[in-house]
Amino acid sequence: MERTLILVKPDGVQRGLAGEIISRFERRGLQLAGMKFMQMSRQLAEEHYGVHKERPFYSSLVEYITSGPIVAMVWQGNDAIAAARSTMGATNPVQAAPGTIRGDFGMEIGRNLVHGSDSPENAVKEVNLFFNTDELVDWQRTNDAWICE
Ligand code: D4T
Repeated sequence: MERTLILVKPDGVQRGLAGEIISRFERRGLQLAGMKFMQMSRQLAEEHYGVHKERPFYSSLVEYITSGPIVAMVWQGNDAIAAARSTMGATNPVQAAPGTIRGDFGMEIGRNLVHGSDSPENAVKEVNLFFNTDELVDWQRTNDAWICE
């Protein structure tokens, strides 16, 4: 069982796509473990995107992610990280396949609607950065046997 941090970024919220985006992970079969509507502080954004600090797009990325509220979520399941990322589509929406979130709703890399952890190590780090352990719910999904063999 793997957990991944997913964010509906400010463009997703402002465009009224939060429900649509959440629904795609839900319908895929991922299981929700935590969710909050929040405004990221500059400090949280700089920590979250610290790995990109030296990249030319870093300051616009921090501006963008702090420009409005987001929906932060933890989804879990077998191979949750890969499953979530394939549901999201390629980082640049222009290259994202139709049927993915970015391929269906996005036009530019700087407005790519959604974030998902990219490795097990980063997933643990990111889940802990956004959620306290008491904000994550351990629950039994009654239709699990119809999603997982
Ligand atoms: P996130 O982290 O938002 O889920 O995106 P990815 O995991 O798919 O992609 P990433 O870490 O390589 O990039 C983080 C974030 O930076 C933006 N970005 C990226 C950008 O604005 N210009 C660029 O050239 C790149 C590479 C988009 C996602």
